[in-house]
Amino acid sequence: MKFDVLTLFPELFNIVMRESIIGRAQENGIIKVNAINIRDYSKDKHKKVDDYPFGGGTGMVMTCQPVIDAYNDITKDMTVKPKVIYMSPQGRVLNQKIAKELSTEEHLILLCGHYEGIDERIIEEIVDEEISIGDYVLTGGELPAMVLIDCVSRLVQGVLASENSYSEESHFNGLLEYPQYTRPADYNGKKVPDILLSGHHANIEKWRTQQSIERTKQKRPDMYEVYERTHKKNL
Ligand code: 4HQ
Repeated sequence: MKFDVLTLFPELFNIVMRESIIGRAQENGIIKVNAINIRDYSKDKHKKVDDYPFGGGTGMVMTCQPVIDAYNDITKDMTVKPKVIYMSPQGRVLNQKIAKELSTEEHLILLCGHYEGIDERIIEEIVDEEISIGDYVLTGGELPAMVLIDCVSRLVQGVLASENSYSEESHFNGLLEYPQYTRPADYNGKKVPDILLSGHHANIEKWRTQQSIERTKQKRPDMYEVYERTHKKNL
């Protein structure tokens, strides 16, 4: 799966997306993150990419020309145009379901705005969908784009060791993950629950499910409500 990222700060992607699991997936050719510097496409003599907002107000707005020229350049030889996502607090809020949906795409273009945002005509011209990573305001779309790339990439076949790596974790089945323990079995008198050392797989499975349900109820009553409703329907 390929991500083309249109940004004023391509170096951020080159550093962050080279490490850890996403870094290895890129080395293995399963994922490709290609950061494109919007500024390279500016036709302004000072490589300007922003301007004052019409109507007044504080801050700057990213101009149409460099962004749309960058988009036209990277898509010029493509027969199928990839979905273009603009990272924005006005978008659908990213969750595991949306990540799963996006992980079926072969190719995505992520547009990162900065300053007060981008000229609305860019959205009309090239953006297919706006996505937010949560209800708070950031200084730019780069961190949101990296969050999206991270959570979508790990759902792509071959990025994680096995599908089990994500089928049992928080949010996969609408529940939070059960508590995990590793050695030592006794840390300064704090013991690992006996059942996990019992070797009885069926009982461990049962205990984990019950823990998942219990902690979802405690920590995320909003998720629990949805779980309860859909679960009752299935009975
Ligand atoms: N932004 N989820 C970019 C966000 C944001 C979010 C604020 C995006 C500023 C220029 N993006 N603009 N939350 O806060 O995606």
